[in-house]
Amino acid sequence: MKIVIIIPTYNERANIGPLLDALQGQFATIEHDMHVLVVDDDSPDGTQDAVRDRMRSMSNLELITGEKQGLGSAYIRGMTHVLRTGSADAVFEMDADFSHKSEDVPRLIAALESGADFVIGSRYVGGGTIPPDWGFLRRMNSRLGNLVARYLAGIYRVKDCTAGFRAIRTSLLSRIDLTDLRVQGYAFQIALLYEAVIRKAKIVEVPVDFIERREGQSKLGLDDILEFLQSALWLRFRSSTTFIKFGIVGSSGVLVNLGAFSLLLLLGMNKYVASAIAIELSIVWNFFLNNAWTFRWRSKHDHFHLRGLKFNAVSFLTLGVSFGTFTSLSLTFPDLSPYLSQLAGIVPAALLNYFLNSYWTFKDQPAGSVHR
Ligand SMILES: Nc1nc2c(ncn2[C@@H]2O[C@H](COP(=O)(O)OP(=O)(O)O)[C@@H](O)[C@H]2O)c(=O)[nH]1
Ligand SMILES: [Mg+2]
Repeated sequence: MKIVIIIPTYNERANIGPLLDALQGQFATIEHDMHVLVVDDDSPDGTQDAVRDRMRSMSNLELITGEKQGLGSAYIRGMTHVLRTGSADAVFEMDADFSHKSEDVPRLIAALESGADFVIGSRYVGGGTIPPDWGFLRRMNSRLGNLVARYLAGIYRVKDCTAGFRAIRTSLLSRIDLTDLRVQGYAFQIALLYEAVIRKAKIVEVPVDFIERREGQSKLGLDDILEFLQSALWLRFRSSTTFIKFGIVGSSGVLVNLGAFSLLLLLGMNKYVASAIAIELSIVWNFFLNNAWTFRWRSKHDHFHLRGLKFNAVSFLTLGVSFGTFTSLSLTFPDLSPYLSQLAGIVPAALLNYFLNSYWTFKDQPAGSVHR
């Protein structure tokens, strides 16, 4: 295979030279045709001089430059360059600051060889680590970013969505319109991963140790964090066919709930009993539609009978939440319209119902991972 390691740099003068040396040493142990492409955003610190210096001895090293637009823009330019100019089989994403170990490159390549399209050097699968001296805030920051990517953007099959150490087959990359990703900064990582997920790429997480950067400072800025959140929201909307379907089913469930409730009240039934029956009816209705329609295309993780058990548990819980809300509102405000109390119970119950059913009952098959 011809493999190009793309390294974006901004003010990495102190790191890039030694990293290129380390990679070159590592390449000696790899039987593939290994190349490096540094994408530097006109770093004022002379990063390019350090790269040009190594280019004299490394014939497999290339440098492209440009204005500083962000990490994502740099990767998009680098990947587009590789796709346009070479016959590479795969590219790597790798940081210049020694956070990613050159020694791990062969293990990511091994995953490509085993058939993966998209390999992630993952900190959050068994055997992967983050620096032990990271304080609470750094840990939380990293964890939160991943939570947002997994549960807001909907990439929950992958444990480390924000990792910047990856190996990607160009056959997958060339199917993605990189210029259409519309991300400039670190949000690129989730935007690209999302494109791979919806193309049903074979994604494999390989455990790695993430090392604290050797020299210089992190370039992650507030702009990146804001763009990341915006991007996650945008992906949520794009992947919202499931959510929209769930919403349609849920709305029909509200009609069933309120319809049954009115009918039972008209029949003179006690309002508490009527509320419970109406809730139960709508839950059963929702389940059948969600199972047959909303989550039909998931390669479901659990066997059918386990899904059934889980659904029952979710039903009891949401019934409890809905009926509990109805009862406490009715008891606290005896004059309140029973319809309002019933409606107030439906809202939290519906949200909880979606969350638990999507991420638990109808859970998608997780991405593959390998052991160390
Ligand atoms: N070309 C380019 N590289 C960048 C930019 N921002 C960050 N990088 C590089 O991306 C890699 C990861 O950045 P870093 O600041 O270490 O991020 P962190 O590890 O999340 O703190 C490093 O090699 C940076 O030099 C940018 O705007 N342009
Ligand atoms: Mg770093």
